[in-house]
Amino acid sequence: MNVHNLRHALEAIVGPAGLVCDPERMASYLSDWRNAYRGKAALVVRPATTVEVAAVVRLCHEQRIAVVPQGGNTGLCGGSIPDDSGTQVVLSLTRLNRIREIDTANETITVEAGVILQTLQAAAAEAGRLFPLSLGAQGSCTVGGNLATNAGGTAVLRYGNMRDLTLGLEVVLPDGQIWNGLRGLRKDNTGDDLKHLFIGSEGTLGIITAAVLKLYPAVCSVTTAWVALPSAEAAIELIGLVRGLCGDRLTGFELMSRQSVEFVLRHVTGCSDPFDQIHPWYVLIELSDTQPEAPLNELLETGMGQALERGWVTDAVLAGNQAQVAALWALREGISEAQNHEGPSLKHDISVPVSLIPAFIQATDNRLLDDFPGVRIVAYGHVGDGNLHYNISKPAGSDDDAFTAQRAAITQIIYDATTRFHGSISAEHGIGQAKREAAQHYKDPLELQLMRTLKTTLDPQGLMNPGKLFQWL
Ligand code: FAD
Ligand code: 2HG
Ligand code: ZN
Repeated sequence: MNVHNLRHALEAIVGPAGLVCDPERMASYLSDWRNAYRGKAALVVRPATTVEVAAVVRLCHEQRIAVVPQGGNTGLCGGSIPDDSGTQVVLSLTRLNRIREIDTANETITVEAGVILQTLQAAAAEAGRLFPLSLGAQGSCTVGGNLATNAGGTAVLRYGNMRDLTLGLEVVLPDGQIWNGLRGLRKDNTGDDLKHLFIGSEGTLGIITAAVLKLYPAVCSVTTAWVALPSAEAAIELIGLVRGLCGDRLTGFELMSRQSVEFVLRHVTGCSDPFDQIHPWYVLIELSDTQPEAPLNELLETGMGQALERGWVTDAVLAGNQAQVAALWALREGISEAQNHEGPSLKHDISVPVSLIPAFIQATDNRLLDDFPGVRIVAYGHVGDGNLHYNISKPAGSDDDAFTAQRAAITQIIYDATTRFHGSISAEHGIGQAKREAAQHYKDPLELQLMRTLKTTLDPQGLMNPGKLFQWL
């Protein structure tokens, strides 16, 4: 089928409002947030209902046309960007944006895949509940993208990642059938739990169109602190101490190197250093409670006192009001954007057991600085989950191309160390096209074979997001 006929056939399903064919309007669907990945597409189709998604996928299946699902296009691994053949169809889910049901007695919310994460959080809050997934891109990313990448973020420590927050899914399979697995059950032992196949599969096994997600009691007290530390080792001691004192009230524990914070102070308007002195490491700690006026400040002050005595903390401030809370989070959430201003950077979203974080940092910093003097190591992340964004910026003032040419060698050092420290080369961002070859190299061969078996069973023609995760067929 040529593009002209494809366009007419799709228009018959989604109407003119559901198609984007004009090159200027298509542009934003064809490159990612950082402009690190660019592709071409035959067109962009924007169905508004599950039935329309199914009809689009069925047509593409019959015509052997590859489909690239896309939500908010905030992914960091190029998973939502088509290849450069110009033959693939981008299927944007953003018009599937209805909140279908809130069941407060069952503590669930049923939403369509195109709902923006922030909209979902607001709907939960309006119902007097919390939907806890929280990440820097929450104003643009969608529930479908969160599910397809099994997104993490800053509250995994307390509530888990997207997989842990999901009870049921509705999925359009690669041949266009609709699987209705929208069950809001916490107990269902009737065989394999199929939703887990699709969560984290990055659109390679089907299109997620809706989900039943868990709700939690609303949070009524929050305390946020910015803490200076002498070392990464101290951060691991500190998290143990705070967890022991506060239990599940510990909802966020984000580690940042001085280099990360310096980039934010340099590039993000309105941010300022809470301390007069420079410190090598910082953590942002958040405690929360469902009771109003819970004694969180007192708990944290006790913890900081003990940590100061033991030399794990060198300074600390507690936010006194909502504006100060926002200012502390801006220092943390601004790192991604700030690093973009420093030229090309190499992202490594890795995880190792929490206990091994300091040793990983020390060994990898030493090796990199020996082999690539001057590179700037921007290490930060969700340290309570063992998840570091171990990102590398080029040496200040150096040539972009010369740095980019060293990409493979730098990344190999980091992924080899991750493997040596029993970790994963993708903690929360997925594989997409960025880590396709690395996954082939570092993942267990039997796991790869099982994944290939699943892929060829569900999508024998290889039409669902080809070239992502792995080069399948
Ligand atoms: P997209 O980017 O559109 O797509 C991502 C992948 O999912 C692609 O493979 C796509 O094909 C597939 N997909 C999208 N929708 C569907 C669907 N309905 N069905 C099947 N497949 C689908 N991620 C974290 O985990 N934690 C963080 O803390 C975090 N912080 C971020 C901060 C910033 C500033 C930015 C830019 C990104 C951050 N991310 C983070 C990455 C990103 O926001 C998440 O991966 C998010 O879940 C992607 O959602 P999206 O809707 O933008 O998906
Ligand atoms: C974060 O935690 C995100 O800020 C983005 O996962 C990480 O940009 C990055 O490397
Ligand atoms: Zn992150």
